[in-house]
Amino acid sequence: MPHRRTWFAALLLALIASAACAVPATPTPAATPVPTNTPPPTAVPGPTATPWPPLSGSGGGFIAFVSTRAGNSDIWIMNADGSDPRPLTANPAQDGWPRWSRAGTHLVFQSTRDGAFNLYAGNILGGSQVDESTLLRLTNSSAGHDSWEPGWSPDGTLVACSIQQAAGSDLFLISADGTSRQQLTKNSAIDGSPDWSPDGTRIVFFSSRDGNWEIYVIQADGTEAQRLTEHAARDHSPAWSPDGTRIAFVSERDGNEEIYLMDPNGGNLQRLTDNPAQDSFPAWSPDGRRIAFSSDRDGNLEIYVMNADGSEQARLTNNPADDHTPTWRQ
Ligand SMILES: [Ca+2]
Ligand SMILES: [Ca+2]
Ligand SMILES: [Ca+2]
Ligand SMILES: [Ca+2]
Repeated sequence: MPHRRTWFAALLLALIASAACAVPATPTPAATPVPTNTPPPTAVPGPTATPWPPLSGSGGGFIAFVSTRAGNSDIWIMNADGSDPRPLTANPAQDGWPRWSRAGTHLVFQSTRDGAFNLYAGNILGGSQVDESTLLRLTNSSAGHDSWEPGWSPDGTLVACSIQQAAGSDLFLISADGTSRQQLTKNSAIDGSPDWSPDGTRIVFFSSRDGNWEIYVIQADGTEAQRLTEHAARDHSPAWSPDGTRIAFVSERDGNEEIYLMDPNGGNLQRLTDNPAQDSFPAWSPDGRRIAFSSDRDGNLEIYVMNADGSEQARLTNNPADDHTPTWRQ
């Protein structure tokens, strides 16, 4: 299954820095120590300086996602019913992990367009292709210290992310103009895919600090780490519901990747998918009623949507390329 293999390699590049022991087939970035990342030397206007024109769509909002249909990973957008897909980036680099700001006015994503993975805040013009000249680079990472998996704070002033370290990766907060950063976690494990609680007080993420991938929550200042899952299988890709009452995540505890829900204290576990394929990357609709996700149940990775109770699972894309990592805005 070449698409699955290609996607899985891309996923691992995005999710992990040095998990070669857990997944032997994973190409592992060199762990060579390099100078610590520093913010861009000159302050540039923040993304708030350029408001986006309103998009016109067919209702239900818009889903941005990653697709390789143009030959490499780019950010695409479509109406939330799957209509009118079009590319937002067209760059030979690996563009991935798009995330809308809460207000839906800004998009942040990771890209190798300057070498190592760095984070960029993008502007779109009426839903058309990103004007590269308006991209704001938020990090200054070099090879071995790649920046991954950004997530906006609810007020749009900060971006949480995972930055590769000499051993593992740690969580950082980057100011939305890229001029400052704060380290949230510090250990030799992998800490990744941070997502904020809607009230901005907490951050949910996954970590290998206790021996396998589990879901944790910390206060937004990095204190009071609390583990929410405890299972030998991998648990990852948490996404906090818009009303704050549930956390969607991916677990392999039933033999392959499925999407689950739990309360923010780890209780009330509910399985939403039941399919031998990979079901991953849950993304809530802004109204909290639906969850977009990616699955290869129909032969290659496509974007799907379901109600938040797991019912009415429907495919939104139908393309031989890999389509994954959705993010939803109104
Ligand atoms: Ca690209
Ligand atoms: Ca686990
Ligand atoms: Ca599955
Ligand atoms: Ca596809």
